[in-house]
Amino acid sequence: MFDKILIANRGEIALRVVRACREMGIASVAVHSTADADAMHVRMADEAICIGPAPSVESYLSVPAIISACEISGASAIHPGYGFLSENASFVQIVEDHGITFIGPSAEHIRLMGDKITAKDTMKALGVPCVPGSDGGVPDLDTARQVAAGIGYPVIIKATAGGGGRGMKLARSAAELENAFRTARAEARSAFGNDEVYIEKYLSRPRHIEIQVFGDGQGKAVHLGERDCSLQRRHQKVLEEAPGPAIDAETRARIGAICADAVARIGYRGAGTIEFLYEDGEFFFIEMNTRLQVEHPVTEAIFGVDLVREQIRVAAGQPLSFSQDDLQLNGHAIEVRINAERLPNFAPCPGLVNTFHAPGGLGVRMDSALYGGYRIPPYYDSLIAKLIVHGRDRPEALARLRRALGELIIDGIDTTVPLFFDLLAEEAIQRGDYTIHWLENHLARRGEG
Ligand code: MV4
Repeated sequence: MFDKILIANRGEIALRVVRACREMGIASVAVHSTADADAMHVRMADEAICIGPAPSVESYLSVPAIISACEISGASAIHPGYGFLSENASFVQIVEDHGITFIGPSAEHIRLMGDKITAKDTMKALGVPCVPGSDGGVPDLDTARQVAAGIGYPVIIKATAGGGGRGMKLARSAAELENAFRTARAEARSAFGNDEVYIEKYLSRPRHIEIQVFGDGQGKAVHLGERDCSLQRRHQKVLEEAPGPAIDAETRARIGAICADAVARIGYRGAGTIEFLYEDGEFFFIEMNTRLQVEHPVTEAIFGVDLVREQIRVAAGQPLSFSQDDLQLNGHAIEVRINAERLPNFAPCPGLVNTFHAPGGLGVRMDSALYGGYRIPPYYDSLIAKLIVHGRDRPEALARLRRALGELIIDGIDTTVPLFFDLLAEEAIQRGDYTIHWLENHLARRGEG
């Protein structure tokens, strides 16, 4: 096992990794920018190293700075958290070339899933159900017309190098295809330096269901059920829950087994998320994320496992601490993402937090690096806290969420907390009856967003 782990991240996720390290008796090294000298992750880690100025490209994204910090501190492994360098295959290759362990999948698996066509081809070959569409890249407009006519309109054009909603264009009919195709290619070229695109049948009212998988890198893998992450605004998740309100035990076991088998067969190591669109009882693979996700705590809550601990174990060559049969789903969990943003437009709202009081009590978890007197810097993501509640069933979790939100005090800045009180009052939310379009439609009805 590692003696010391460097955490190449900041905020609540850096703190989350510090906590797992401490419980495992592993020393932690925080890295930080000059803007984060007073950050909680710096205070809570065993050691801290300043790696550069405030802009992320010169600090949290600086590969030489992070490798140097590793060598200076004597850390033998790096946990990347999410975002920043967590899915950067070149970074992982450099880390490994320096004899440091990357706590995550191999550079090869990250690269494989980063190319969305290769990812889809691989999953299809492994028996994972995919959205009907082009066989690989679509090189020109004539091919695009043939493919679209074959699968039927509407179709969606996606960038091979895209993902997470970046570089997608909808064509509702043949008349819209030429413009959508040209725009998708041009945007892909300027955003990713790669204009390869592919085409899929457009699903009009799906849910976003993602399956949590975990591989030991030795050919064994398990699944930890699904999360429903349909409530999004501009491709940013707002509320996530597990289990999915639309998924029953039999469906979960079936798609979960397909996903676990797929990652086992490629020898995947660590945590992964297989994303699907789910419509009319059918799953359609769209992408795989090769990192720990922001919303991992809802899965931890219902299965009672520590996913960061497991990441560290398998990175050190140890087996998973549980088998598929050990994993029994218990109750219901919901996470809300609290951002330093001003409603109704979600404008970033950094600044001084005068008072911070986290809610507590049965079934309440608050993952946050906030403290009273902390000044939120303007340079980074606006996520400042995740409130996760767990109940015996969904109604209990909803009631607990409302109660916990009532206890929370964040004074001095605007946050997205009022949105959650608003959502809890909605019948569609209470019934769990929503698709990927529900939230944006709701905000439009209310004249927000
Ligand atoms: C789609 C789709 C409909 N049909 N693909 C957006 C994020 C990226 N991961 C995939 N996305 C979508 N792909 C087909 N074939 C609709 C979306 C989509 C979406 C997906 C998940 C959650 C929110 C979304 C919001 C708009 C569009």
